[in-house]
Amino acid sequence: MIDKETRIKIAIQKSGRLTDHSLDLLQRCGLKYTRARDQLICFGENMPLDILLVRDDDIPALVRDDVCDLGVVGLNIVEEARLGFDDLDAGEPFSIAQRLDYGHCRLSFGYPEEGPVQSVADLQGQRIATSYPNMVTDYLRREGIAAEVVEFSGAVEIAPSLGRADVICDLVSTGTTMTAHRIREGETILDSEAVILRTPVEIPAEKEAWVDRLMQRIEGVMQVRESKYIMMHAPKSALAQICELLPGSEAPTVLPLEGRDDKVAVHMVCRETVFWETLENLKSVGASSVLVVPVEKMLA
Ligand code: PRT
Ligand code: ZN
Repeated sequence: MIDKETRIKIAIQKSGRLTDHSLDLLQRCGLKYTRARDQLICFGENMPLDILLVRDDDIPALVRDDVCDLGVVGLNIVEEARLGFDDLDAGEPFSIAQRLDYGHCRLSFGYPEEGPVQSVADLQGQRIATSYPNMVTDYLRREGIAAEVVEFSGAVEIAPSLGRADVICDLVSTGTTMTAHRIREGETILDSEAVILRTPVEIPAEKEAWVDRLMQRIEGVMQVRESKYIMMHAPKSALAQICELLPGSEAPTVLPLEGRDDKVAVHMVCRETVFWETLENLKSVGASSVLVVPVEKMLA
């Protein structure tokens, strides 16, 4: 039995595209866990946090009903569920505590290449196959389009060739699936990524302190993912240009160089990917001995 007063319960996808990333994120936050024999729960060993492994579609309701304090799930599932809850007046079912920058995809219309529909302007009176009926219906209502929504639980891309629909609305990441079915990607109605949902209910103080701590660690993990620590020698006169060249960096640490009045050592944390082009540009404004090293942990 899990102690609900003091232990955080977080729901993540049991097996699918988000599972490895989500477990990895929690591990990077310092969590060590053991998996229960039924494989449905992971017990945190060094933090008061337990992981519930479930189907992603179940996560919004688990958080709304406060069975779990937190949940990690795609925004596509969140928005579809939100529109499906019939007690919308009862207040927000959960809040989105953080976007996680993985599981990126988009919900887009797809038009068969040889079909008559080539944009939303042609959708009137058409049949649209989708696994996201609530979002598609909501979009059509907002756009004032009368079309039929045909619900498919999977393999939406074959609906047109089966004669079950004229167009589709489905998740796309690389676009390969639609292309392979001779379907052209059209307008996007949602840009999605994994997010953390948080219960609408007040969390007991002791547990809340751990939730805050976890959220801060998650932020730290996300910041260091692309972050680099950069060191270089540079002409004093080029400092402003160097700061401009390094995206997302804070004020640099500038240190004197023994025996040099014109040059300094510059150290800075850069929060975005540092490309070779950036290094070449740094060199062209006079930087030398440039070192780029990964950042392991960061606490803002
Ligand atoms: O069993 P369970 O219900 O938990 O899993 P699931 O099968 O419903 O979900 P899963 O594991 O396939 O996806 C989990 C989440 O990953 C989704 O809810 C999205 O938030 C996110 N995600 C990211 C994707 C994709 N990319 C994606 N490409 N989910 C699905 N796809 C599918 C899409 O439906 C289509 O069939 O991949 C195909 C398109 O991919 P491309 O690369 O060919 O465009
Ligand atoms: Zn699912």
